[in-house]
Amino acid sequence: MNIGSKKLLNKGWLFFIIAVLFLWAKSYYALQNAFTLNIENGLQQFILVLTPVSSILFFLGFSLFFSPKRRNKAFLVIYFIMSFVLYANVVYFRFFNDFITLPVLMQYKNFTDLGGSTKSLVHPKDMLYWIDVLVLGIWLLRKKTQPAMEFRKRTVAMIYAAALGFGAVNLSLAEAERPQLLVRTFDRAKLVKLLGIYNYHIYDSVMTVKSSTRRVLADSNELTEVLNYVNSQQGKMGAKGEYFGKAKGKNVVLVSLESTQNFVINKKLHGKEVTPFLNDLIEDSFYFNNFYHNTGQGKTSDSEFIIDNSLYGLPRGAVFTTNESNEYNATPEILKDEGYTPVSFHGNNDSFWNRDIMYKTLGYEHFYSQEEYNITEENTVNYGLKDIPFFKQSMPMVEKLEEPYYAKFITMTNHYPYLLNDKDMKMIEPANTGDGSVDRYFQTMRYQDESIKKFFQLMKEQGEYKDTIFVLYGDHYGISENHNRAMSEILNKEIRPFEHIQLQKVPLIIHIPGMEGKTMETVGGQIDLKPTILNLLGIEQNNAVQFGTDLFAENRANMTILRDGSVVTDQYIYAAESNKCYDKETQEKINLKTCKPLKEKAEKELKYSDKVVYGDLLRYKDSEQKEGTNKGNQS
Ligand code: GP9
Ligand code: MN
Repeated sequence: MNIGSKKLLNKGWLFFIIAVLFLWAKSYYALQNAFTLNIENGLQQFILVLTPVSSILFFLGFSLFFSPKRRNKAFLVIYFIMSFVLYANVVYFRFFNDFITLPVLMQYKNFTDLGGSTKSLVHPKDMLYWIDVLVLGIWLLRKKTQPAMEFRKRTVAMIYAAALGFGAVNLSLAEAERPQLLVRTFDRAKLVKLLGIYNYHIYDSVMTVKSSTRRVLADSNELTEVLNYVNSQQGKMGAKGEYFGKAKGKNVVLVSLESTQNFVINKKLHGKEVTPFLNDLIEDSFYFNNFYHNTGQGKTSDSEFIIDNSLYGLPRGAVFTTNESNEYNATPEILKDEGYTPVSFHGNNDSFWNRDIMYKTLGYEHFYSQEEYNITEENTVNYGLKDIPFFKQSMPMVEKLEEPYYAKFITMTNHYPYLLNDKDMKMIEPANTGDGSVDRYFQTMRYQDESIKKFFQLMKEQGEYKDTIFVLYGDHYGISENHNRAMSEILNKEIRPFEHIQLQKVPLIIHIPGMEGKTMETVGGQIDLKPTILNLLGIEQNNAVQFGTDLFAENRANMTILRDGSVVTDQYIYAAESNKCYDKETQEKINLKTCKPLKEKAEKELKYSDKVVYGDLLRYKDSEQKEGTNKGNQS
């Protein structure tokens, strides 16, 4: 064919090369600017430049297998999808400081529900991510300029050989930088840094398929293995604190405090307390000031899962959406057998985080969600019903509950991007770091505090208070690493990995009317709440498959494991992402060797927990239980 006579714009090879360059430049720009990847050396920088090439050639080259008539359109579709994947990650990263995984994507409903949150994550200069799509689109679709991508077979073969070659070089350099990269990966940032965004998604897809086959391949021996581990750990199996049975028969009220980190407790801003009510409440409650969230990508839903099951959430995705039909042995189910009414209250739609399905699995009798509240434009902000009307409107529903009840209240107003729509609700001035989210955080936090105050008042007025124990906890962090600059201003110190881990502390307040309070220094996490609550109620948990320990137990191991593999003890902090070890007393970095056993324990424990969830191992529990009783209980 005589392409010589055609105009330059009609040359397929020119178009192809320019498209590859555009996408390469755009991907590299995003890798360099939109994500925090912590490039540590020249080799890593080189790998980063290289990472997009192989997959771009591979995927764009795919269009060449279409018939000549369809080829240009196919090319455009593939180019658009690749641009979209990149951009979706950019936006996702702005809030979650993380990359999209397939299981998260399948819960796409959450993204559309985000509304206000999503809007503030899209910036005008993001146009940059779409200009190339527009230019190439016009080039491809305008009759006059349409390039003819008619390559010889040999050229196509060369494109694929180049894709393979670049891929192989990328992979071997990545392996050299980080041995066993593909086997040990709870760190998505490392994967993206060393493989690029597209290869990361290929990897993620393979992992998704792999984990969904794990249930089929699992067998009951694996459960025995997990039980042996749990039994061997200090205090894990049935350790009882001095408060065992002290709240027998009482109602249990759980309050999930949205995005509430522990640093707000007793914090003053412009001379005013940010959480005046909670500050008073901790005076006559058990206040745990070394308590951490253990959540991952599943955020609020992870915290709910962890608290009800004393199992960890998953390394990728939200267990609420990936394993909603597993067999569990959750607190609501256990309490139902004890005559309790387990319910949940939340002013958002019932399918968010797949709660409508998962709650049934966990044994909740009823979910009071959006449909059962009177929702107007005035009483909503961001996701839905504001916290004060939420608590107010919940009260008549509480009144109807058969006692004793196990009732969870999930607050929502203090959610990114921390919006309030009523001027009179702004009970404290924003902070002035110049970082809008951080500045507004204190205002929505102050509002949330007011709502809890109201709730306690209403519970007293309705006569529920004295027969109830209250467990208030922060669900997960609110301010991500992306806001370190502003946070260092707020805390008046540099945020190193040490401080970052400390910022994962969330408040835990256990308020038992009539009982004196005290501050509890023990290091724990959400994972410990199930055994703690059940013990307070005097319920035995022999041979239970759970990873937490009663926070009141004397002999408990003083530690918690975070979902990324980090560990906190009373003496040390192991920060997994940066692989650093710190002494808590001096706050200084120390030899990694000291943290090695902690790191290994975390890996092992998380692996066992994942085994239980992926393999749906609790379906074997009944047969194991019989065996367990024969062996004798270990408590
Ligand atoms: C939505 C609320 C917020 O119902 O629980 O979820 P989050 O984004 O914090 O996981
Ligand atoms: Mn939340």
